[in-house]
Amino acid sequence: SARVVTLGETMALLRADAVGSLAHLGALSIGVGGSESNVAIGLRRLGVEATWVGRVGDDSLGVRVARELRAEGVDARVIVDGGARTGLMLKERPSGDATSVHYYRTGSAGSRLDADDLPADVLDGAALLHLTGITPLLSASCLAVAHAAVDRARAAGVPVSFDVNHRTALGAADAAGPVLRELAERADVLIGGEEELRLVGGTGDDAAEVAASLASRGRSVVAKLGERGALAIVDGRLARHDGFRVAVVDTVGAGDAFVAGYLSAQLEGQPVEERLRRGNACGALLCTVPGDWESAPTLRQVQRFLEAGRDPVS
Ligand code: KDG
Repeated sequence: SARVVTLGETMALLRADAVGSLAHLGALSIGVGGSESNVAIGLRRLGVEATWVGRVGDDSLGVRVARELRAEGVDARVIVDGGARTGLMLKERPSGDATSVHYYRTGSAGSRLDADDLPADVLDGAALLHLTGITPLLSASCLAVAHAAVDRARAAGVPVSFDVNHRTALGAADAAGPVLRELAERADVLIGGEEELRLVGGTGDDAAEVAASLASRGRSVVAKLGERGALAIVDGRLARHDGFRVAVVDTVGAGDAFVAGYLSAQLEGQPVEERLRRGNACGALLCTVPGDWESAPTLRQVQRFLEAGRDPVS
């Protein structure tokens, strides 16, 4: 089957399961999370091969990152960096319907990824290179890796998808915008929320116009609209699919699940409407369970969800 290559930072994730402030809570659960590895796991669940490249520290949390990814069937090319620790992310639930995220990742092992870390053969025979806007904001070397990976993909004839995924904690819009825009301009499949697509140069009155302003003959643009679903401009044609109504527990990771759903359907050669429908189903299912990737569905689970006659939100 098709193989997708991705790279980035995967952190240990410490999550408060109870509602309340970390000033008072007594317990945290532990897991791992990273946008690109979330997508890699999502793709594996949907039957697509996935290779992930990243650095972890020479510590127990780094072992955990590698174990989790391998347990999910991801071909994890993990570089152990003895000079820095594995990064951390804390997830707090200040109220029943809100999640806030805090990073402890400055100078982390993951942020020390280097262009030399890309295995020479990694893109050979790959169907797609997937990058996000998180990696280029981590460090100068990570920005260089992102561009080096695109260079290699271009040379190998491998298309590139780029999810803007702007994390303001890593760079405010004025500083991050130009950096993300440069990568967005190199993507064959550009993905983002409406505001993110504006950040990389899109213009217009609504998401469809903004997406259309960035699309070209060779570049499709996908706008993630959260609970409203998604739309895409592919070969100059606009397609939309409404989101599905579910009981939301935690939205973090829903965008990554959407991307895995959309890309897996694209790699199968499915029409654009089906890519959006599958992406929306994956995003909706991801929101029903805490954790950034744990409830990413298999193809059978997607089918069952769709057969259950879920009403799109409209
Ligand atoms: O998309 C979800 C990610 O944001 C999360 O899993 C952690 O990669 C992450 C990040 O940098 O925020």
